[in-house]
Amino acid sequence: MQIKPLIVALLAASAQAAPAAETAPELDVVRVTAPRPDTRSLFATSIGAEAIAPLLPATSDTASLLRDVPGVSLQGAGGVSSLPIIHGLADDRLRVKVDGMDLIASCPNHMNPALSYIDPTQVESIKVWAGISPVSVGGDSIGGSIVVNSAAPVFAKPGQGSLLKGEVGTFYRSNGNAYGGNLSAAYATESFNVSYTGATAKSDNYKAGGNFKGAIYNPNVSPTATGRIGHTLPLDEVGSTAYETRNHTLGLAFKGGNHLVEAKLGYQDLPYQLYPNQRMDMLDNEARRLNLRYLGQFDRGQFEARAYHEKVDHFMDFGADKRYWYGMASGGPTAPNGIPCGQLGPGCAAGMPMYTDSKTTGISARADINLSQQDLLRVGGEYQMYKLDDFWPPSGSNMWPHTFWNIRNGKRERRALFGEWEKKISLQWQMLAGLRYEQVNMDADTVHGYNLNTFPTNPAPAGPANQTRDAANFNNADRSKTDHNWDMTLLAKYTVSPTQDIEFGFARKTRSPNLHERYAWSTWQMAALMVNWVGDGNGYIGNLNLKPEKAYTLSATFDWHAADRAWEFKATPYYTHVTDYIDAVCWVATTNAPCTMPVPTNQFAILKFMNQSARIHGLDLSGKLPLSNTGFGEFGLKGLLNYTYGKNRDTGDGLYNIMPLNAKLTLTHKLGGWDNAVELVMVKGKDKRSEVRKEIDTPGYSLVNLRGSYAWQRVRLDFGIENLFDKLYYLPTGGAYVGQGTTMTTQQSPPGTVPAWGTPVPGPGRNIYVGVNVSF
Ligand SMILES: [Cu+2]
Repeated sequence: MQIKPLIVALLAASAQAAPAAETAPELDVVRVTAPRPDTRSLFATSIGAEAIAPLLPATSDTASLLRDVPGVSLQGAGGVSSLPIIHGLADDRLRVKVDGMDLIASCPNHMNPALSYIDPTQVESIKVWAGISPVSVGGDSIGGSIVVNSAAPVFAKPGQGSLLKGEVGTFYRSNGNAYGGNLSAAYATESFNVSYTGATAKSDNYKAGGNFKGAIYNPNVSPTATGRIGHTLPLDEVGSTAYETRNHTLGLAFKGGNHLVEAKLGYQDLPYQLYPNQRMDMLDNEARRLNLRYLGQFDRGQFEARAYHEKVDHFMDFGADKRYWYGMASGGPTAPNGIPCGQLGPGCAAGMPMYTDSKTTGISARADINLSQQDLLRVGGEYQMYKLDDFWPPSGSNMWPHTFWNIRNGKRERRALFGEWEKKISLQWQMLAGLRYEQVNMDADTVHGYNLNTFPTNPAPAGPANQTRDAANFNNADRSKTDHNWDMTLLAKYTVSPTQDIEFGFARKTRSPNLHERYAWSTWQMAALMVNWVGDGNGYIGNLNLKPEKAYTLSATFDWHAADRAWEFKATPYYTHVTDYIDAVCWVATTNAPCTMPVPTNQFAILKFMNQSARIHGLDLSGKLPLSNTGFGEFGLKGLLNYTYGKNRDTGDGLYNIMPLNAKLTLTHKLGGWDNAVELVMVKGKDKRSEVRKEIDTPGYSLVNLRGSYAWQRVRLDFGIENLFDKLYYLPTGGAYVGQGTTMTTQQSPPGTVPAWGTPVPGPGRNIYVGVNVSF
């Protein structure tokens, strides 16, 4: 589903909570746990299998499993591709690791982010460092870290022979008529394990809680139009929110003594994922992945080495709800729905095919060495080579006659070394100090637009809107870049008393620009509109002169709790100063310079990435409280509140996609196999916004969700109603609605544009869901 700020019972465990792999020992299997040092890390929130299970029937979007983590919000994207935001920093600004791999969203809309490659049902544990993360789990990021792991391999106990275990599940969601299933099976001996996990999910467009497509500029166009003859969408249907996804993993593992060798083959075959806040839709994504791991336990600690390779073939064009034919014969005011031209050529464009091919190869090694009972040293090195081709074959009209190379032979190479020391100084004091150096090398080859003659050696007449000039500028420039990035983290924890802890820390973190931020070269409106991973509907132009972002963060957590944590209350204030923050400025294609005239406020903009200075501060509050424990069961209250404020210090403008003040109150109930919850989600209206990005205000709202579950020995049933009162609300970080109609324009009012500028993407209306899971 689209992001749903609708919440399930509490996920947030305490900073010291062990992952589920350790809290749920199984009698008949020997489990090789995740790397042990993580369990000792400070400042992290763990989400184990127990907390994930009730969420599974309600979502197919793995990022949404983070929705109850203090400080986390979600940037709306496709139904299975939301982008996590931690303390106002999103997407590439966070380090997201899936089974130890640094996967990269390769398409210019970041439609295939790391978390979209693992189905929620395949997730065993999640660890989130919101804010300050140790350098051992950071790197090339300025915000927090999210570490997602699938199930660790299990082995038979000595003398047990072999074992066979697995799980099968299915779900249905009423809004969008979504359904899917998951299957996992593992066969293991004492030293060998072979496993398969697979999951599939399919959804139609979801419906909002009411009609949201308001008046539009052109009275000739119905707000139900899609630009496709015979295809209309009701006023409450959120266009381009449908998806179908399939993820498979085949695992092999060998264990001998204290040594584990693992191989995982991953395959994703995603036929379509449509985007309500992008002008294009994902119409195919195929990813193949090999992940090899060695883990050895030694007297003095452990050693882990990993090698991985991923190949992505990604295809975009206009999905079912977006106009397909463009050009003279199809765009006139009297033919708003588009008359098929019937032939390809200069006068008429058949869609806009876009291909992204990427290859990621990584190796990493780390050692966790117990220097003494009190001292743990982590040292490691990482290498990653990422290669990208981003090209758009000709389709007619202005997109003709050659292939437009958005990024050709792009390379981004990272080499990193880190060292980290964790020490128990006394019963009261623990500290962690880490230093990380990372070198990022980037390059890209010469390009040309749809008109071929753009190389400097062969000057040609200007093609559509400055393609020739822009390509020549790009090809003549020095495109090879090397960044030397230093990160540092200092964390300390002070135990004041058995009921009070204080954690505090300081970090300096660095992120180099991504390939599109540096190398997307065209100022042409249509090309720029294709480069956008924030969902605001604007067009973006890369900047060869970008420097890496440097963030300086101060944060503390005050943690009051019962000695047994029956109740707890946590407060985390934070402050981040980012120099060379990559924001955007208004840009004029004709002069290739910043805007000098005021630009219309009621249409989308063309922006160029620019280093500026930013500041973010905020506060997370979370807590839980037992209420009563009678014959009617155990009642409790859980609460969460997030506040973030972001500002561009150069312009005084707000930062984009900052979640407004929001809170969540959950009444929980447990009795026997029952585990139930009533959630109240409250979000304040959004009025602090990024003016340069024409960010849209969203009104405040509150939602009620009901969740229930019953667990037997091997069967689990989950059900619930989200948005109980079918309220119409808009997602504050869901971006601008461009989910239907003529999506390739910045204007408010060309013929056929549906809907008008200024419509945020609404959240889902009432949704009834049910899911069942059987383990064997
Ligand atoms: Cu894409």
